[in-house]
Amino acid sequence: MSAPLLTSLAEPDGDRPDALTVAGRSCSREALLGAAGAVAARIAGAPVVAVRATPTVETVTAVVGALLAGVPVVPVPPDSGPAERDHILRDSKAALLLTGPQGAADAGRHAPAGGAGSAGAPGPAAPGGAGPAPVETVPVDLAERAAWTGPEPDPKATAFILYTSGTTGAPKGALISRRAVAADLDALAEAWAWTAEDTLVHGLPLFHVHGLVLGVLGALRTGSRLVHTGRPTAAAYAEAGGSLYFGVPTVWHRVTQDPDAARALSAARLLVSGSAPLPAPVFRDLELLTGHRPVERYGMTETLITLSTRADGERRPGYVGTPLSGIRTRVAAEEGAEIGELQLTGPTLFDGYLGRPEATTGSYTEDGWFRTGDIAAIEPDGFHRIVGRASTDLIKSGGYRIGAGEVENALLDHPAVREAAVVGAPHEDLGQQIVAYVVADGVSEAELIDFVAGQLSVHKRPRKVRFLDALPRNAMGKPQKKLLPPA
Ligand code: MLC
Ligand code: AMP
Repeated sequence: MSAPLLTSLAEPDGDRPDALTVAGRSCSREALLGAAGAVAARIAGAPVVAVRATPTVETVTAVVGALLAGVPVVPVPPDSGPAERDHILRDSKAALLLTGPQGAADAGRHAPAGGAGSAGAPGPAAPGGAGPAPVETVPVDLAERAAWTGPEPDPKATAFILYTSGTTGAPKGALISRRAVAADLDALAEAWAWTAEDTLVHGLPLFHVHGLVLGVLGALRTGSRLVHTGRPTAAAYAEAGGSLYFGVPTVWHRVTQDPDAARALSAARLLVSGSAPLPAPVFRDLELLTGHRPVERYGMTETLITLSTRADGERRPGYVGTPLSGIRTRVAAEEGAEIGELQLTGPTLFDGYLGRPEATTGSYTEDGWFRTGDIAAIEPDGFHRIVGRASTDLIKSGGYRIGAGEVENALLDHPAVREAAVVGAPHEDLGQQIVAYVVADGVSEAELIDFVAGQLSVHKRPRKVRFLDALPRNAMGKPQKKLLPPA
């Protein structure tokens, strides 16, 4: 039989009552395992299950239950609007949606007709794929208990289908296997000396690699206590009293803006930053205020975390360290150049995009290396530096990856918008902020921001909208984003 993915749940006896805390509610590993066993019993045999990924104990229970039963999990951002949510549910073919305690009300802002809150027949599918996706809502009840006795699923099986943005079109579902998750968490535990003695603290969303795979499964695999703060605020991080902290650079920037909170982190063992470049001034201010030089690590949904500085090694501002155990890297630089596309191989890579063989093939070189789309340099001592992205149409805002094309399409769905071009403009706190340039009549900036926030997820909304008479275009009629006026 294969080894369990969630090692610390295999023998949860004698566990502390606050092994897991999410947004102020705690439970022991034993309670988590019992409630997750009940979820597993309810969904066993399903081809895939969606989880409305609120920052709650229920979400953790739902994910653990699905992993016990070997059912692939599709996390759905809890604030996603109908366009994004229906795409994720339809594309993944998820017929079940696990939700938190509020049942129907918790099924989302746009509960599907006929399906929400009921254990009955799924709602009718609208013709042509339009309208709400048919899905049966299954509430997670923490009071339920069942001992799950099924075998450990095949390590090659899919653990997660994580929806992630490309430069154009709707997000694609990246297939992440159980063995990729295990390999990544073990490599990170080694690099960061992460053990059951740690208390991990973070408040990141539970629908991406950072918050969910590292931030929840990492704790359940290493056996460390987990305190999820609900939201990643400086005050909540300071109060949590952890040894190991995760944050995106925006979170660390906000910590440095709250010196008292920052000083409270001095007692920690390791502060880890990732998901976007950590600005050198934030690195410096963190060191001044906390005494810690943060560990920086680099990753992607498709590859999980692949590069990091180490608990026992040098931490250099602007550098993401060396490859984790099992990962090989190379930079595909033009003759004579030092920078080029970062390419990777290793056991943490995904198994392709669901239902998109061409996109999967296109993400690999002919000799089988994954093309990250990030531009990097490797120093003679092996330290990696991420210089930027090959495409300006992938935006990183607050650590979220957002495709310009997806936001443009959402804007074009507004009846008043005739043309739209979306860019990521440099921003001190968010890294980049989304700026939309539109040609439109009779609509305000606030209306368009709310429209995108309502159709997609709130974090995909433009922070600014500029109205133009026409988009700059080349002779072929293609919009020229480089010629747009400054934000
Ligand atoms: C504002 N809000 C609106 C709104 N304007 N709601 C609806 N419509 C509008 N027009 C409300 C929201 O409801 C929400 O309320 C609040 O504003 C959110 O504010 P925000 O300004 O959007 O959030 P912000 O403070 O900018 O968020 C910063 C952040 C967030 C750091 C907390 O960006 C974040 O959580 N980032 C983490 C991203 C991440 O985990 N990436 C990892 C990807 S994996 P309320 O009440 O809810 O607050 C990866 C791999 C790797 O990259 O390497 O790790
Ligand atoms: P996502 O798919 O949301 O996981 O985003 C992956 C992208 O985040 C990568 O391709 C990088 O562009 C960026 N990224 C992640 N970690 C870092 C980091 N430490 N430094 C710079 N960019 C990063």
